[in-house]
Amino acid sequence: LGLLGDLRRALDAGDVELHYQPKVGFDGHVEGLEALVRWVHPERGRVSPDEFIAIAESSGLMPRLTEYVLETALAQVAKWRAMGLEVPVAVNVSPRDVHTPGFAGSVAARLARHGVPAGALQLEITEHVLLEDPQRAADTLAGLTGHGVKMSLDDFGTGYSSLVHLRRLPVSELKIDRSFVARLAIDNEDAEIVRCTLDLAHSLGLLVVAEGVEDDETWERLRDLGCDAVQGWLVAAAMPPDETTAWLRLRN
Ligand code: G
Ligand code: G
Ligand code: NA
Ligand code: MN
Repeated sequence: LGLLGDLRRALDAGDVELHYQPKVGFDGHVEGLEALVRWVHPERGRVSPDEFIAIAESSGLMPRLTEYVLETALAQVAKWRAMGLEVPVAVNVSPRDVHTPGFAGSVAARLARHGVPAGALQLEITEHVLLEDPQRAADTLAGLTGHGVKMSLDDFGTGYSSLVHLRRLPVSELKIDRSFVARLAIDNEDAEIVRCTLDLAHSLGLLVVAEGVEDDETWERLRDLGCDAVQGWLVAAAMPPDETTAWLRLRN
């Protein structure tokens, strides 16, 4: 119960960290990095993001958390750019953020303040943004893409995954949820789902990223199915900023 207050204080004190997990093409090209929050509680130790994100969602702290993540990620992107490392970063945003009045404008202002081009930022959203006031969500997302920010549809396959959603959301990337990717190499049904999702996404002109790739066999199957990029422990887990810098330098 004290967790909410502790999280709020940790955000104010700058004690919440971002780790970065690469998205990589089959030729090894680094397509981008996903920022993932990490919080080590002074007494409890590492708290799972699933736990504290749920707390932030239900308490109204989410906009503050997202503001913190955007701010930290953009500062890091600016640092990497100054070092000659021009890699786009993806930030996860919750439906609540998308429904916050002025969200698109505040993201644009933040990009300008950090001197980061909009194309270097991607926002990962889920279909849940369309649950409540879909027209307003669509307007906000259109405002963001109008500024040049790229949108990615996360966790695809776990929600409604309706074709209407795909048409309504101005996304340029779709991420196949790791629950379908994990057993791709051993489960024919999962393989079919992934194949159909790839066909659908490609016919709509979207890039497809498979999440949770842990072994070579899955990597090969995805490559043969025509997937565009992968994310997962086979390539790299989420890494702290300095480790990410070293990882990027080795790749470039
Ligand atoms: O980081 P991990 O791999 O444990 O992520 C657990 C969950 O937390 C995932 O669903 C991920 O999308 C979510 N998550 C991680 N970082 C953020 C963040 O900065 N904002 C939001 N809204 N969700 C995040
Ligand atoms: O909801 P979202 O897709 O943002 O969640 C990403 C989550 O998946 C994070 O918790 C991240 O640490 C985790 N993750 C990333 N790569 C792998 C992987 O290869 N295997 C597993 N099991 N989890 C992964
Ligand atoms: Na994500
Ligand atoms: Mn996901």
